[in-house]
This record gives sequence, C-alpha cells and structure tokens, in this order.
Amino acid sequence: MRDAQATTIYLKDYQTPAFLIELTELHFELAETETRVRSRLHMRRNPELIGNQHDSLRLDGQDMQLLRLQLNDHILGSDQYQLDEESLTIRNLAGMLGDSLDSGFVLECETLIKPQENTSLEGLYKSNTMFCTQCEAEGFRKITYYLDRPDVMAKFVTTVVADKKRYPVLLSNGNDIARGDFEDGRHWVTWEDPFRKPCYLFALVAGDLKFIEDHFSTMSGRDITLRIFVEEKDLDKCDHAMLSLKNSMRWDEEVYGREYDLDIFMIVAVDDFNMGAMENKGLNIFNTSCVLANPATTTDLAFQRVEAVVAHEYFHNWSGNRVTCRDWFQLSLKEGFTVFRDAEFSADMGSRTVKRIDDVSFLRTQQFAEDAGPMAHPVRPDSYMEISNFYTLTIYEKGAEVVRMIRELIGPESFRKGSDIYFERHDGQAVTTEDFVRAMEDASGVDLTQFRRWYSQAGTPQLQVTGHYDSSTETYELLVRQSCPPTPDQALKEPFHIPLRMGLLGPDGQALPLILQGEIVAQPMTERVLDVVRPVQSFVFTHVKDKPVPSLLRGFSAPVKLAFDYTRDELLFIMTRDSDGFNRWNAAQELAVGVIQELLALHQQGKTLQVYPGLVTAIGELLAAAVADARGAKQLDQAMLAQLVTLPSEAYLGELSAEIDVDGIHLVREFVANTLAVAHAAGFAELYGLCQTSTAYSADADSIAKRALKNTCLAYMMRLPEPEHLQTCFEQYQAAANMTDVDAALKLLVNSRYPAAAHMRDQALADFYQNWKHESLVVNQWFTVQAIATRPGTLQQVKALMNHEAFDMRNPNKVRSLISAFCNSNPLNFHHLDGAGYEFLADQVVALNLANPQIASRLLTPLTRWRKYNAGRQALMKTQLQRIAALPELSRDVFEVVSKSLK
Ligand code: B3K
Ligand code: ZN
Repeated sequence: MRDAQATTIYLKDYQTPAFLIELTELHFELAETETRVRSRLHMRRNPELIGNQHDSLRLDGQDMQLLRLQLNDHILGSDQYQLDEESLTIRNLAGMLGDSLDSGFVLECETLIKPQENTSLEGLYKSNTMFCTQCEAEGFRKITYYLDRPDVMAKFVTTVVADKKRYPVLLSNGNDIARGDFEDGRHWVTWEDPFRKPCYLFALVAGDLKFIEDHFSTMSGRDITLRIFVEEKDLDKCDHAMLSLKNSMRWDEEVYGREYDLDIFMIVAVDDFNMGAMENKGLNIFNTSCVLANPATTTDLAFQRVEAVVAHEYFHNWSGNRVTCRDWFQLSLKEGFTVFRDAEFSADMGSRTVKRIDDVSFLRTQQFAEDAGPMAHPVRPDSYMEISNFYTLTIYEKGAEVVRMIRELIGPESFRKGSDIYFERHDGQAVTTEDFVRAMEDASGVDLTQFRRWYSQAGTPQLQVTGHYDSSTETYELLVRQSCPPTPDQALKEPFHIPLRMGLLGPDGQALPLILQGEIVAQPMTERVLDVVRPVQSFVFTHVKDKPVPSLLRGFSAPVKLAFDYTRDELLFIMTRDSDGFNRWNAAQELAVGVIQELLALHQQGKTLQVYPGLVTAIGELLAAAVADARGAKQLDQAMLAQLVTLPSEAYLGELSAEIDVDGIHLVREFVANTLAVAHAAGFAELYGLCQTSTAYSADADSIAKRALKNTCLAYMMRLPEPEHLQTCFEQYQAAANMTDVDAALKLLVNSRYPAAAHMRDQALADFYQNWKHESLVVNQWFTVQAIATRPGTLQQVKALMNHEAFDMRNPNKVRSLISAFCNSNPLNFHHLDGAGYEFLADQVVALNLANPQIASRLLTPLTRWRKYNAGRQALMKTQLQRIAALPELSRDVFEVVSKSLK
C-alpha cells in the first residue's frame, strides 16, 4: 500500500486512450448483502491514435469480486487475464480478436460488490435505506471494471433490478425506456442516456422515494419534466430547490443561450454524501443540506446555498457534461467556469455587490491560505497523487476568478461569443483549459498568451501600487509592481497578465476622466481596466486637475493582494464616495484591518488600547443613515449595510498576519467590536427595532438583507451588559417563526459573556434539540452552534457530543457540523496552547482514514497550516501530523496531504 500511496500522476504523461467504449450496457441486481453487476462494453481500438497497435487492455477496478469475463463469445479462463488490487489486464487481444479489435468487440464482465459495506461513499453505496452512487472522480471503478477516465465517452443503457417493496423507485441517467415485474417480488427499469458521457457522470438510485414534479418549457418550446426525489417526510422542503432549478434553466438560456437536452431532469436528495452535490447526467444527486429548505428549518444562508448549488449542478449540463474534461488536470475547466456561472446567477437573483463581497471574503481568507500553504497548486495542476484531494478552493474559486478575469480582459460581448464558440466547437468532446482559452481568443482577437500563466503558476500575486501627483503637469502616475511568492515546486514566477479595473476620484468624489499619456480620445472613460503585464509598470494619466484618490481593483477584478498606502482619511473617503460598492466595502475593511493591526501591536507590547475615533464615527454615520433610511426612503441596500458594519473576521486577520497571534487577534477584535457596541448602543437598538417585520417569511433578497442587518444589530447589542438585551435576544429565540432569526439568537445566547445568559443558554439548547431532533439538518446546526462557542471547555463539550444519540461518524454532514466546525471556525479553542485541539483532530483523522479517506483528508486542512503559527504551536501541530504519518496503513488521500505538509 505504501508504494501505491507514493505514486504521482503527471499531466505530462497524458496519453490518448488506446481503446474506446461506444456503448456501455449495465445490469444491476441489487440485494441486501451484495449486488451483482453485469456489464457489456462495446469497444474498439481507438482509430484516432495513428498506427494504433495496442493489444493489451487494462481496465480500472477496485474492491470487487470478478465472477465472469467474456470476450465476444469466449469466456476467458483465469490464465487469460491478470488481476491486481486496482486493475484487470487482458493481453494479446489481437491474437484472440483479430479484425474485430478494430471493427468492434464486446467485453462482458460480471462482478459482485458490497454497497452495504462501502463507507467511503464513493462508487455504489447505501445511504439509510436507499442505494445511490457517487462516481466522480474515480468511483465508477468500484462498480465494475472500466476505462475510468473522462476522455472515454460512451452511451449508457442501464437496467436496475431490485425488490419492489423496498425500492419502488429505480433511477439512472437519461430516459426511462422499459420496465417490468418479476414473479419473485422484484421489478426492473431500463434507462437509456443518448448522450455520450464519461463514467464519472453515471448515476443509479434505488429507494422508497417520493417526488414533487414541475415542468419547464424551453426556449425552443420543448417540455421538460422536473422531479425532485426525497424521503416522504421531506416533501415539504422541495419548493425552493424547484424554483431555483427553473430560474437556473431560464437564466442559462437567457445569459448563455444554453438549452436543456433530455426530456427529464431529476434531483435526488441523500443524507450521506461527501460533498454538496453531483451533476450526473439528467440525475443530479444532492446532499440533503443542499436541496431541502423551508422557513422553519432553514437559515437564509442555507436557502442561498440551495439556490447556488442547484444552479451550479444544472449549469454543469453544458459546462462539464456536454463539454467535459480530457483528464483530471483539467478539472477547473468545468469547475472554475461553473462556479463563475453560478456566482453570476446568484448575483442576478440577489444583491450583486453583496454576492461579490461574500465570494471575495471567502477567497481571500480560505483560498489565499491554501495558495500560501503546502498544498498550493496551479489552477491546472501538473501532478497529483489522489485526485480527490484536488477538489480545492484553487480549482473552484480561483478557477472562477480566472474565468472572470478573461471576461474583464475581453469584455462581456466577446466573452459570450467565446462561450458560444467553446460550446459549439467542443460539444460532445473531452477538452482542456487550453481549448477554453483559445475559444476566448478566437472570439475577441485578444492575445491571452501571457494570461495562460494563471493556469500554470500557483500562488497569490501581490501588487504594490504607489501614486504620484504632479500639479505642474496635471498628471497622476500609478506605479504598479507585481510579484508572486514561491510555492512548492515553483520557486520563480513569471509576471502575470492582471486586469486592474480602476477609477480616479476627484475632491468631491466625482469620477475623473481617465486619459492615459499619449491617448487622444473624444469621450474618455471614467472607469477602465489596465493591463498589468510587466514586473514594474507605470500608468500616467493626464488632464488631472487635482490630486485624486485612486479606486483600485474595483469589483476585485483579479485574485491578488493589492497594497496601496492609503491614509485613513482616504479610506473613509472611498468608503463613502466610491461608485463601486465592492470598493466601498473593501475600504471599510481595510480601515478596520489597519486599526486592529495597530491595536494588536500595542497589545503585544502590553500597552493600553484605544480605538481610532474615525472608525467609530464612520460606523456611527452609517448607522444614522441606515436608521433614517429605514424610517423613510428604504432605498439603501441593507445587506450591504450589514457587511459594512461588520468587522473583518478573525480568520481573515489571521491570513493577513505573518504569524497568527490567535489570542491577540480575538482579544483585539472583541475590544473594537465592544467599543463600537457601547458607542452606538442607541443606534443599533433603534435599527434592530426598525428591521422587525410582521410579514410572512420570504427568501427574497430584500427580506434576507433585512434579517441580516437586524441580526448584525442584535449581535452588537448582545455585547452590552444591560439585561434587557439578553431578554430581547431570548425573546427573538422563542418567538421567531424562521430559522434564520432562531439560529442567530441561539448563537448569541450561547456565546454571551454575561453570567445571566448561562441558564438561558442551557434552556435554549435543550429546548432547541427537543424541538428539532427529528430534523437531521437542524440538529447539525445545533451541533455547530455548540462547536463554535468561544468559551473555555468547548472541546470537552464537542467530545461529549460525539457520543450524543444524534451524532454519527459515518455521516459527513455530522462530521462537518461538529468536528470541522470546531477545528475551522473556533480558532480560540482549537489552537489552545495545550495542543488538545490538535490531538483531537488527529484522532478523528485516524478514525476516518480508512473508512472515509476523502473526509479524513479534508479534515486535515487546519493542521496543514502549521507554518503560520508560533514555534510552540508549530511543534504541537507537527507532532500530530507525524503521528498520522506513522500509521501502519494510510489511505492515498491522507498520505498525500500529510506527506506534503511535512515536507
Ligand atoms: N463535480 C462534483 C464534485 C465531485 C467531487 C468528487 N470528489 C460536484 C460539483 O462540483 O459540482
Ligand atoms: Zn461543480
């Protein structure tokens, strides 16, 4: 096993498949202890491979028992093939098949698998009483022997046989073409998918499921049946997903001209799922957490996540399924593009600025950390040991930023033209990121040669920008220096092509005309995208009458760290005057970051702290404006306001530090927040009152914004000692009819510093569980609320909860809601200097290492960041990594992360 772990796969070794599969016929007999799978693969030698002389066929396969192997009419004896733990090889095919090697032959294979014992949740497995599959990236090889690679695309015809009482619903990809009953109580259904696809998009579901149905009429007038399958008890939680699906289908037609192709689109919700959802052709399988939603059980955040994930998986039908990846190094081709598409969809459905703020906060906190750590890799990696480890923030989120940058550089019209070319040119093909970029170049005529480095170089570029105003020449020079720190295996970086969207603000905040030296323009722009391509580059603007304040990287036009030496007054100016909402927020963050960092330095020197009054005043002004607006015009974006008055997170402050002072950051951030709460007690309370509504819950953008602002105010109020605020919070907990308000109040009660809160906290937690113990997803929230509590003793509580009747280590949602929440969202307790948090995490990795390698490996992430902490913590974290590394048997997933982290 050690040898297998150490194998690295390289992009440079890619070879065109020597064999093709035209048609895959599958026959499943599902039963209570084992499942019998019969496959008939209609194959031939790949004629596109010039001079193809291959006569040895190697199929991938794992964890199954081979019962029979047949080539055309001949059953093969055990001396005619070789089996090992990961493959089946048949040699000398030319001798056995003669001409049919090229004209076409059938390989028939019968295997036994045990879905009931499959705890990895990859391949065919059981979730509660139902059978389901997860094949991406390499799970199909646990179902039958196959060419398990995305560039082998076949039509699939699948027959599923199972007991009719236990499994009345039998699903697979495509259209249901035949069905029947057997006399022994079993029934069968045959599904045919006319679109060629790689096996990672295969799906099968069998269970006692109910569904809601709706219809969608496509742009060409075809009627599509839409079904969402769930357990009966969850039928009341499907409407939001259905609405999101219809909105996504319409949006993809309007914005990308993409129409759905099959006659039916199905979503199935399952409890046990390693990630959010999976875009299997015509049969998406979803984690229940990403599909079920109703006001009583689901927070606004979860409503938005359902909308985004439904859209994401639906959009994959084109960006991923119709046009798929040639190999797994190209993963971001489908994931980056699809995240970009779902982000734009969500922006269109809600507040565009706030969606961007949320995404950028996430990127800057999490992806930047990944890019600076031992697992850093390019958007198109050069190598991997275990592909499951590469479903990363870099592939998804940075990949989406790369697509966004292309749109910045070529403009929206060319971008749409480029996407049309891409989809039309490559429909039915398995392609590369290079094909995508070329389509964009062909559409726009823009040379993206240098831009391609975003695909091949890891690390977060840094832009050091300075501004110089010369009143005698009325010129303003921006001097931009770019650099990128080294990452594993990439010491030196070539300069990137960076789109820098910007504007210049005049003394009254007006947008100044942007005329670059040497340009003659009749109608100068007031916002433009600068092409930053050189290590040092100067941009000189002419006709600048007064010293401007530059507004840089508007909308976060590139995933870089930008430094400009703004004064606090300039940040306050941008915060209130910039036309770009994102930059207004960003200036507020930068101001707060500067204030907190300064206080942190003072705190570390043992000095007394005092918050910069300009920040306190600015928040006060925002509050006053919000109160006036709530009383009258109601024109302000309340979601944006909630963001503006929220301090940067501890995680982001940590990411910005060379060495993370966990306790210092927490203490200082609390100090600043408490100061704001005291200074503006009346304003927060008044705004809280003004945000109350008596209307029924709705998940529309305005209502979500109002609740966000209200609960932000409540959070500040709860920092004050007066018991009335505690009472207000407890009342909200008890009276609220929606989970957003209940959850917000519960979190605040649990985290309250005041002794009077203790009994309310215990009461609320007990009451919450009693109310919701029948709703697994709500119980997950209950776990999380307790896992992220900042008070001492939380680790003990988390350990105790692992023995709670509702906890189940085999269920990834439970692991995430309790263990991951503690390790990732509770820095103060996780990083306690006694090292107990680290040991706890390592214990859980050890427990899951072989049972569910994907979850085990993902859990490890916080330990991989050990270099960011002080020497004491580093030693403790490394000790745990070494302990895991020394296990006698490591899954490939865990091995890769541990060994790279210790390198
Ligand atoms: N494509 C899947 C992810 C599969 C992860 C496999 N370990 C979901 C998505 O990104 O849409
Ligand atoms: Zn995806």
